[in-house]
Amino acid sequence: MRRGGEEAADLEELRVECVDLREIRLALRRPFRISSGTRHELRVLLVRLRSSDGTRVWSECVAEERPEYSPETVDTAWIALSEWLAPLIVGRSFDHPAAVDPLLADAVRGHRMARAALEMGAWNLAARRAGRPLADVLGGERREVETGISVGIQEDPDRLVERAREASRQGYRKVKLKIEPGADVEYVSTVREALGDDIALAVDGNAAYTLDDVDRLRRLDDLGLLMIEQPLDREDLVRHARLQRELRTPICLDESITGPARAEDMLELGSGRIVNVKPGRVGGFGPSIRIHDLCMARDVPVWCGGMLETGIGRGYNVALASLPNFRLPGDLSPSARYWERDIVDPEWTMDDEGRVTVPRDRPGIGVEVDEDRVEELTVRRAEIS
Ligand code: OSB
Ligand code: MG
Repeated sequence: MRRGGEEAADLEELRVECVDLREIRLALRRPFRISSGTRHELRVLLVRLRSSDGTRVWSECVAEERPEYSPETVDTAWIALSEWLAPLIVGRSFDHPAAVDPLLADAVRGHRMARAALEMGAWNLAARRAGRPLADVLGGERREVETGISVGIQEDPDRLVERAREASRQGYRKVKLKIEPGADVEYVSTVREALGDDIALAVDGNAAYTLDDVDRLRRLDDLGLLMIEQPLDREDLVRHARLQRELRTPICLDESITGPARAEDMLELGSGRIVNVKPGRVGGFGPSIRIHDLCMARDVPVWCGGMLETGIGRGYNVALASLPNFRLPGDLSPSARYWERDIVDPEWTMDDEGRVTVPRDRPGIGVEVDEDRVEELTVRRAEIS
């Protein structure tokens, strides 16, 4: 089964005439701290694709300023996009957006976040030109997606309880707590005690642990967590498999899953029981859909992770999360959680039961980009045509 690809007959040939790169600066409302570093003001790389008929779409590259989560950065993605990737697709015709990933993946090793920004933009461009919602073109079925929040590491357990309580009151369906050795067992158990057993709690170690910490991780295992996300090394599968055999709580992999083959390895080895799919991390929608399908065939649930995207990246994630095996709440918080003011109209909102509506009656990602605002925030630009 190839989702998305089934729609080939309905999509016209696609020809990208021009790619624009923009770097903007956008301040988070609150600093976001994870085990590998803290984010304040974000540097965000936006991409605009224009097809030969004049249709334009924006996409977002999720590479960050520093190589803390992944080896890519805003600057490496800028080079990859302007030097190698955009020149490959400009002036070329595609029967279907599913043909973009094989072309880019064949030409360039790694640089998946850079590739994804173009690849996902191509899917949106095809959707826009067909007058169809992106979620439809991807094969998504849901009309609403459930939302979880990712709460950064706090100074002390009490502050973490405050944040988690606030999130739970706002309606979030899952509260994911960032952890690191020393800010884990005491913090998470304090939250569990304060908020009770009904709240769906998860933790994310962002690779801060080793197998030497197994006793610590066993104590987390007693807290009734929905999952423990990426406790061990970013590139590891074998040790996660060992750890999973020691724990009842499902391990969810994030960093380690860089593409469909790694997802297959994880399933084979038993390195975890849940996958966090971030389309930017795996090279775009083509690989995301393949991971989704592989996991679905093995009855392994996936959910859509986030990279503190603006409303542009969020639109792509919401569309992806409408596919059927996205069975757990995604890190798809509304605009107001991250930004004083987002760069899309309307901004993304969440109802008080933690649901975000998948735009089904508007083409593409379903929101418009505030181009004047993007212009004001721009600090660097390039055009590849
Ligand atoms: O591990 O999921 C992660 C943000 C930056 C780098 C890594 C991660 C995250 C998040 C953000 O958890 C979640 C969100 O976008 O709301
Ligand atoms: Mg993670």
